[in-house]
Amino acid sequence: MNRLLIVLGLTIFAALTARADDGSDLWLPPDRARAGMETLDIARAEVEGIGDVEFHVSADVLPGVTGPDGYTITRQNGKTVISAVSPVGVLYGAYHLQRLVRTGGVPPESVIRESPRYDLRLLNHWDNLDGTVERGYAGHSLWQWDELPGTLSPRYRQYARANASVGINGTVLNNVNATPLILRTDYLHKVKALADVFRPYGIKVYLSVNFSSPVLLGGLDTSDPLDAGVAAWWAEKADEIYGLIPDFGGFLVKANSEGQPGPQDYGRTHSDGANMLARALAPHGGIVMWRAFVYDPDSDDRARQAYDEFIGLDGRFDGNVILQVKNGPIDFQPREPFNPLFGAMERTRLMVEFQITQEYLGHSVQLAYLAPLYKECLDADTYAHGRGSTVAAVTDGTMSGYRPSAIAGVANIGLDANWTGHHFAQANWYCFGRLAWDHTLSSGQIAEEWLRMTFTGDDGFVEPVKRMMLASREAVVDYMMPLGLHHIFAEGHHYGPEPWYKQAVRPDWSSVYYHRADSTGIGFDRTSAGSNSTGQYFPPLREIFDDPSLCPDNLLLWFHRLPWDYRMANGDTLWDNLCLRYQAGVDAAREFQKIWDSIEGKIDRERFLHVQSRLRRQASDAVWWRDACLLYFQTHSGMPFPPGMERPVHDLDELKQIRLDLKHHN
Ligand code: GCV
Repeated sequence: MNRLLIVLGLTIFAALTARADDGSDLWLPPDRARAGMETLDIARAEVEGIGDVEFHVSADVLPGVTGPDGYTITRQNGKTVISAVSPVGVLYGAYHLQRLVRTGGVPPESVIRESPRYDLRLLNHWDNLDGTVERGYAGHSLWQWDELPGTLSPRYRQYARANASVGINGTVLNNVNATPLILRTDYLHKVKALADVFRPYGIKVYLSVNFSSPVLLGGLDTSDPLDAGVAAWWAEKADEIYGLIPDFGGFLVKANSEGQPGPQDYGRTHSDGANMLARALAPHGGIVMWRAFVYDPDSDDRARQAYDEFIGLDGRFDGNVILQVKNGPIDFQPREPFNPLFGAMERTRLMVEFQITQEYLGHSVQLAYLAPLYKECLDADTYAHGRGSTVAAVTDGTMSGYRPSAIAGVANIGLDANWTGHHFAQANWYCFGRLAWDHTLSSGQIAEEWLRMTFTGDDGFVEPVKRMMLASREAVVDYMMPLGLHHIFAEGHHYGPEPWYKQAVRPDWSSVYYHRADSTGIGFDRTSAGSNSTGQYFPPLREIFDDPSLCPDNLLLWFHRLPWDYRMANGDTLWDNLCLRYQAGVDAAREFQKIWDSIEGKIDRERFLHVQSRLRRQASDAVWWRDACLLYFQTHSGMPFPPGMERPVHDLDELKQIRLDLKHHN
């Protein structure tokens, strides 16, 4: 009897003290707003309990604040006053105040002035209408197309709230590999229902469109962009959309890439296609985001292709077309140099596309905090207009004056209770939004904000875990593909290693195409003596990248093919360096486990255990990566492993047999 009482007592105590947390609240406090509220009422609900807060909405531009989304926060007569030119500006101010209070700050006496660096801060969902998500690792799509427009999942508003809290103001709902069905009238009514939920949170909807829609949906016999009937079909479709959704944002288009149709099917150019769509949207104020992610079967270097295709079209795009360019020239690798199109197309609006979903960085199994990757690209100097022409400066409108400026991230969100699969993948959604608002924030500051709001303000938790987050992306680079190696993933799913992979449908989808290892050396010669992709960069970068002694170590094998015994700046051979970098990655992954174990008890058990088990898998997969890559490369180098490297624990032939069960990953 006594024992029963004790057990009962302990159970109640445990339930009261350690609230189980499935991560569904993200970084946000309990939601006090309700469906159907207007923007200012939502803002009011968000600052409830934060003392005396007043809102001022005035059409006059506030000093030091630009654009409709900016705001000021001031202290006046003991009150906190949020002022903005629009209700949504006030909402952003309310989230700022909420963040300050929840991260331990108090509303300061000095004035806060905020304006976003990018006008359009967008998520791209690669969500299919059948509920699957391309490269999604957090369950099925949020959008319940079968139930819409009649039934509205409560998650739609939670999604809008989370986005607004970090300043995201637009969302492309469907996959760039787009079905024409999304433009059918019944689907447009579903899209309208979502737009209505998102609007009070300042979020506009956009759609990915299939370039062949006039044929596939409209029954026309061509989708040629220069055909008058085709242009009329799109104009009519645009009228229909805007009739339902007056603030519809526009179209995103993947054309003539990976099997998608496009203007080249009719002998037309990308600008012909983009401008035709842009003209359909222009009367309504919509934009076209035209992707630069293309291939050229006749080119011998995948990294050159977007630049070669688009550079000649500079100046040929209409004013409401923005070219959407992936951060690097290949495809969201753990590390790439920035795409040379940035800065090079002076008479074209350009936006950066990042990937938030971790297609090439361990899916939702591995912890990789991506703010350092985003900032590495945004802070990179293109030298397009001399020193200081960073990717951020040439895309955010400060150098070109082009408006609206825009930035996009491929979403990592799904139906999983914690939205993103891995609890720490939430930080990548969060940091994308924060950097889109202000790319001058540091990765550390953003990580710290996120940790304090998502887990606890206990410094004994925040400091070590922040360190782990900041080291995590580099660790992934080290144990997957250090020194500028890239795209040596297993076929298709892009989770594990397969450096020996050569039978791809296209050569530039294989691994051997990229690392080119043989007995004489390793790496891709992209110098002026090779494919000359270095020549696509402005001086002095092209000279720096061209010379192995000047090229940063972390891009060495991206730009150079070098012998295994090449002497690196530290005096070691390339082979030894490569081995030790892989080892450093493994060591870091193991260190993450120790850091995480050290904070046990500081947060709820549910999330603690979840992350702990994922870190265990990450460390073991890091060993898999190291062994697979080094044992395989050793068959070419013929060199012994250096003393500082742990010996492999796997056998190469065994590793070659691994076929992952993709159900765990998609
Ligand atoms: C949406 C990569 C991905 C594809 C993706 C493509 C793209 O190749 O593996 O899944 O397709 O990029 O960005 O269009």
